[in-house]
Amino acid sequence: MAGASMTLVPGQFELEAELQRLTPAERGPAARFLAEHPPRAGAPLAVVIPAYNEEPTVAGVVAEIPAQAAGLQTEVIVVVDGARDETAERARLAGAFVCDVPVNRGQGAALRLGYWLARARGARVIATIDADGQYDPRELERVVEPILAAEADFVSGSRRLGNELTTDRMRHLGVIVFGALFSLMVGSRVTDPACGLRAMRAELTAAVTLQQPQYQASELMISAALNGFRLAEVPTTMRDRSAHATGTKKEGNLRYGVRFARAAFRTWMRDRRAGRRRLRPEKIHSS
Ligand SMILES: Nc1nc2c(ncn2[C@@H]2O[C@H](COP(=O)(O)OP(=O)(O)O)[C@@H](O)[C@H]2O)c(=O)[nH]1
Ligand SMILES: [Mg+2]
Repeated sequence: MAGASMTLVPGQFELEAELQRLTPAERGPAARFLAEHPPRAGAPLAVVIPAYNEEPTVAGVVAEIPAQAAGLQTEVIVVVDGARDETAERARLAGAFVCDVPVNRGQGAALRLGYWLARARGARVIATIDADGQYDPRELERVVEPILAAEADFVSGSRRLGNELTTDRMRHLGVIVFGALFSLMVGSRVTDPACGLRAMRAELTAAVTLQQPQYQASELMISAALNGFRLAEVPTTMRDRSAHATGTKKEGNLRYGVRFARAAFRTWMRDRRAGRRRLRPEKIHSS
């Protein structure tokens, strides 16, 4: 069998090599996840949810993810890290596949691991949604559709094109200002640079550089655009964080804005000369 192991079958998952891409703290939980949910056996659409101390809301979000979205079968991957409550157990009971990392590393690190797990499972499209109930899982379909139609490689929801049911005026202003800044950076119109409801072709998540532990939204969107992936926005709804939600560790708006901007500028500086490599817009079939 030595000969067989030397030939790399296309699409085969080389577990040991892939695990080396992860941080040491992630390897054990990721290997356990794949022992329970084997590589290359997942649904074509993986919905990745980062969750930190979201015990009151996570099960409701997981339960509302439709079994199919835009004709693709879904599976839900919740990445918990260092939560001090029952987030992981609640998500599991609600039917999600859960990866529970013992140390807290931030939302960006959790999403990066979620993308890795989704690719390991063989997902063709990866979507994300938050665990705090701010987005409507029924709108997942909207972000997935333009990808299946080969119109875009990365689709973000937009509260400004859709409904902004939030009361935070500073955040509202921030979204407008950063939207304008992002539009300049990526060379196309961005109205909502910080939407947690998004979908992308799975290979995009491996092709862009993701280093931000916390402020990942700006890095992902800017890096995707500067690497030649096609962005699109669709109208979605953003609600206020549920009164029951416990997990937010967001600092004040000013600090958040400064850090968000810093992540955006760093990514732009890093990737602005990236090759204009364009993915062939093949259609992703739902069969
Ligand atoms: N695993 C993990 N998830 C996180 C972490 N920080 C935030 N999240 C999750 O990321 C999502 C968005 O976080 P939130 O604080 O609501 O950000 P906001 O909506 O942009 O203000 C929620 O589902 C959080 O539970 C973290 O350190 N680890
Ligand atoms: Mg939130």
